[in-house]
Amino acid sequence: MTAFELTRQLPADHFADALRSDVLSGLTARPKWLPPKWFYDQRGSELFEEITRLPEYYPTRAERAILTERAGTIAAATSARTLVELGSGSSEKTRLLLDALRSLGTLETYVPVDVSESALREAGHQLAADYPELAVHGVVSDFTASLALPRAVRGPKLVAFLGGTLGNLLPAERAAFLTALRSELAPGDSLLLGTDLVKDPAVLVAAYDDAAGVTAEFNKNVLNVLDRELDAGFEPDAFEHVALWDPEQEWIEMRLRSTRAQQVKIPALDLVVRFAEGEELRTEVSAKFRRERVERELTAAGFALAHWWTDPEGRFGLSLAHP
Ligand code: AVJ
Repeated sequence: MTAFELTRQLPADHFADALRSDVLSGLTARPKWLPPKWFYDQRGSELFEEITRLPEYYPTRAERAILTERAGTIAAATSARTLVELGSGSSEKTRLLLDALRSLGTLETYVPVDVSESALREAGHQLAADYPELAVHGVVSDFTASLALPRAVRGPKLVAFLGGTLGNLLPAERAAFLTALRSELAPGDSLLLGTDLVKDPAVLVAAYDDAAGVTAEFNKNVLNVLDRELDAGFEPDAFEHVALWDPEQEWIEMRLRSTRAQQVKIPALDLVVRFAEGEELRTEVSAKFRRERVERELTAAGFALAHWWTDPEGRFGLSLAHP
């Protein structure tokens, strides 16, 4: 029987407190913003899974193509006893790594870490059924805020941070995050990092503004989260989805544009937020990388890049690095 364990790393009220503080600072700032981690309630996690299957959203398929090709090499290069995955979501692509590490015979424990408890539970139970010899230890945590990995984790460990989620962090946040991650690793450990790459802006914008409108719904879902968790009075239909490419920063931004002048009450914060007609609220930055930037940022955080792989079309990059 597989052991499936779930740990909440933070006090039960942490998420409530963090949401209140993010909403208070983001919605009283100019321009207004919200951090993307609040997209991922149960509905948001489902919508993201739907996004990964859209014809326009290539990153998941491109990264899976690399993993399919390289999982054996990654397993052999890391000999991991523990696989830690940050932002594991559905753990769908992880199976390629789990299979390769299982064939190698080194893997004992899988530690998926995610903000979404519902996604962790679902994935954890599936993996429990499919990998009977593996100990699965899920951790509900906001790894952008604090990164302490479970102490019991045995090395060598492989930390996987896939999907391009690093791009959700701003450059200074990325530097702090990678440095904190480096300090959790010992000689012999490894980091597997997925990064979406700079490409034709039309391709990028389409990936974040799909024809079926799933990304628009995903974006607006953050307002449903605020309505439910903070008793806010957002009407998601009074906002429209915006995706744009910033060529200077080399990132995609998602925004919600107020279609009219409106006031939104957030009683839990004793706050009334005013939007002008056309005013935009930034909900996500998704940075796109070039190899040089990935290597520079890894090096600055104390990692050495050992391998750099892309899919055949050069859309997505996968790095294997060591402390
Ligand atoms: C899960 C953060 C990698 O930035 O591409 C998908 C989230 N946002 N469509 C990304 C997302 C809009 C996704 N990551």
